Amino acid sequence: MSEQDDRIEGAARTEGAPQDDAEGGRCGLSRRKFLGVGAAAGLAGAGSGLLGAMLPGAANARARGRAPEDYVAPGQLDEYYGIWSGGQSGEVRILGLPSMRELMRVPVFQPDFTIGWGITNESKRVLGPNFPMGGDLHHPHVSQTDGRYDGRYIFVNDKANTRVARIRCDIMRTDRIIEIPNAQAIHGLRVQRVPRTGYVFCNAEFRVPHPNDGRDLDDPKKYFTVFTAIDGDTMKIAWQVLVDGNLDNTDADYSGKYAAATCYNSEDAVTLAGFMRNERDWTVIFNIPRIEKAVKEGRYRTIGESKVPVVDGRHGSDLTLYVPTPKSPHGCNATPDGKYVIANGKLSPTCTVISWEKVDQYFAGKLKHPRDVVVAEPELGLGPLHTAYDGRGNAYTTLFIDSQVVKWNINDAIRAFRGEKVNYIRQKLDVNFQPGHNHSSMGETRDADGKWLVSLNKFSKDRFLHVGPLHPDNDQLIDISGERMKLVADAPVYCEPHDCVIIHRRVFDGKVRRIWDRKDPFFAETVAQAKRDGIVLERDSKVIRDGRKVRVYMTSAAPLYGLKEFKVRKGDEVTVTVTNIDKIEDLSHGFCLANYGVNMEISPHETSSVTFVADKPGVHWYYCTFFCHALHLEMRGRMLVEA
Ligand code: RUQ
Ligand code: CUA
Repeated sequence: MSEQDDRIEGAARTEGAPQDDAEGGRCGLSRRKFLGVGAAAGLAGAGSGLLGAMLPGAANARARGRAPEDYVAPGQLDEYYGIWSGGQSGEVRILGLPSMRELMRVPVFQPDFTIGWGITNESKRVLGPNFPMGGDLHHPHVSQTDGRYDGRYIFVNDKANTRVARIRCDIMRTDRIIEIPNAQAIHGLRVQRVPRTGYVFCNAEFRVPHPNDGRDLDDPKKYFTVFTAIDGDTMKIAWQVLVDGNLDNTDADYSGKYAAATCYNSEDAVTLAGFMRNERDWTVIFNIPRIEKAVKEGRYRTIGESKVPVVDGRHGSDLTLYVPTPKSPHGCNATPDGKYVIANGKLSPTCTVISWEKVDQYFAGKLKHPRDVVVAEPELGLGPLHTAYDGRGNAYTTLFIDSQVVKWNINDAIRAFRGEKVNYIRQKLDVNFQPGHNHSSMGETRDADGKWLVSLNKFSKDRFLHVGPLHPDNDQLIDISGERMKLVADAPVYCEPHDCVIIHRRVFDGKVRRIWDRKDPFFAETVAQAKRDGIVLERDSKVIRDGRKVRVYMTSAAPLYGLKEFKVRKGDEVTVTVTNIDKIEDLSHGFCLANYGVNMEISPHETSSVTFVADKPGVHWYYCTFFCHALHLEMRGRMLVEA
């Protein structure tokens, strides 16, 4: 890669704006200090063609060669797991890094025919009855103990249907989904780091009237939203905090005392122009011990039918601190040294660095003004959205409008804020294009190792073969191990991964199961029913009639099901339970019932079941959908539905 590459004329750079470059040493950003409403409206309309006209430099990047750093030879394992949000698909994807190869998909909020998610009884118990068809999943975060990944769970949000889900890392399968009351659109989600997770913090983004029963549209006093703490072990909601404005992203500190959330609607507005009126919105800091104390002492209310304690954290409360922050701040990222949390300015070219120590002092009454907790506010470029860290004191901020990642030094930014003449910008690297989140390897823990950075770019434009009007996103892998960032690879991805985490494989080594434990709680209820029917699942293949209910039990072992055929009557409610008794790793079977819309996967030692009404008479073949054996195509049997 040539040095020239990262100085390619920026994709959507504001014309005539000075280009601050580490070597150039220019930091004269005053003209761009704050975006007025007009310019910000341009940002809001970015998807509608404006950006297309602003991307003349795109073609230059094509000449970029592929460096070998991401090469993982055949048969070799990646060093890192990437846990990727699947965005609108409602799923989580697991990648290997640095290869950026997709290893697995974990269905969460959406039906999935491959494994029968939303079809099997086991998955329906997780999804609940009448589950919505999908979700909008933005933020996957892994549980921590003392500021380090402990590899137990992945927690994720669903903005579309106001839910939070948990994925068990030992089987990489969703095991709990809960709805958040008194809220609409769960967006930001992070975990408590210390002492452990502990709480899962999540932000409700949209303010809605309470009660939201169709009475009010335009009474702003009835609109509010809440910050929620979920107990990550029980998946019960511990408490909620009523806030001013709305909430965007969140993060927790490294002491267990605080959580923070950005707010982009201090105006309490309901329209675009209204959302952008104020030059400063705020970052809200939540004082966790004080909130817990208030809940314990009964200083809370409940709302509507929900029993969840809701404490009042609006302006004037001693449970919260509202730090004025320019302008519609978005990303919220705590530094791995445990000292700061950084709010990303979005409509301001700045990031706001808040010191946890100063927050301590503020709550102790030693600081007067909420802005006194701010220790730096570096000017970085246009559209700062999210910041990642290398564990060596540097921050990497995505610039949505400038289509760049800017590397800057936190200590130097603090010195500059005190008036010293220092250049805190280390480098700007063009990315392709319009980055949202970025994430560094282990970067949201004490173990931040500063090896890799991924920039999750919303637009790929002409970087890939055209595949129709919908373009893939472009997730770019950047080597940050040296002084200068180096772009290593482009990875097209199905839209739209919002966020990801990059986790060293040692976190999961020995913890991820290769075959199921027969005692796994995931199918325990199915096992209990079999027991009541006198069935030993690992041995018996048998049909039990119970009135109009028919329970069909069979084993599967390549290339045979335990039952070659079974009979039911039209209108029967049929439950087919299949237990895979193959002991060999990776030997999954499927059970697909022709013309019944039924398919499910059964991994080694797993039991899966499906219930349907036999409403179509005749012979229906069931067959295996996973190529398990040379006689896989022959692995089938017949269901006769008698008229
Ligand atoms: S947000 S592009 Cu849904 Cu995480 Cu920032
Ligand atoms: Cu069993 Cu294919």
